Amino acid sequence: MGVLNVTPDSFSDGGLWSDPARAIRHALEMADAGADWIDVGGESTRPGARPVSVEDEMKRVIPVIREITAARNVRVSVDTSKPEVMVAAAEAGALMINDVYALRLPGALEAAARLGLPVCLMHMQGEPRTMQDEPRYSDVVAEVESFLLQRAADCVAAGIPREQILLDPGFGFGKTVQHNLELLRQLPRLAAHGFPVLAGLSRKAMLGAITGRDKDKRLAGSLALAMLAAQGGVSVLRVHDVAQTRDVLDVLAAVWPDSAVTE
Ligand code: 9MG
Repeated sequence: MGVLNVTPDSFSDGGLWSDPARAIRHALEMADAGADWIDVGGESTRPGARPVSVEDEMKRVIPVIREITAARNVRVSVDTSKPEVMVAAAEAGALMINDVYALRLPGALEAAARLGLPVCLMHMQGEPRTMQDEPRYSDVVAEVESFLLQRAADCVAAGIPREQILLDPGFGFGKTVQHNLELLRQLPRLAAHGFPVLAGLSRKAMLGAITGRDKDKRLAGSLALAMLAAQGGVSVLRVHDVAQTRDVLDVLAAVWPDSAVTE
């Protein structure tokens, strides 16, 4: 899954793709490089980010989604928490909802159920503005797991079929480096529940802490994490560097033909 942030302020590529024509070109390049999904977002979720209005988010993402789906046979997911944006994105051709709030905002669960699209439910402690201010857990894996399973049950109760639900531990969303590493080690436990697991590790701050490198120098670390996540049972990897990640997955699939990552 290739990341397309149509925002002025996302953590790794903020401002790069806020011009719609460049954003669409980049999306098509990621598709050509082997992305099965393009995840289009119009509101930054980096630590400290401020919310944007429904209108501004729509203006950013809807024309881009429409153009991408018209130009190529690539599936688009919409990275949003707002029900209005979910509905407009689906009308524009989006085929999945990626929600870092796991459909907890008012009206989001009902909108997603009505649309009948697959949903990715992500765990986040707190909200982006403050989530990295001393995150605490007594058992991070158990708490993330129980939150995600409860949200999945809520989705099923609202009418979303179980097969349409993906789970995501939310690396870097209200977590220290140690929390992230523990979740990474325990990915097989999350994958064992039978829901496809999506992971976003690409260029994240934990790599800065581990390697000491800036965001634009984290490719090798991102690929190492992609490999580890794939071996841990992840089905979808949300990444910035599509071609290089594709190579990693091709190597993995050559060694272990039954490895889990499909997209
Ligand atoms: C939007 N976004 C940023 N990071 C993410 C991650 O790790 N997972 C998901 N599902 N979405 C993310």
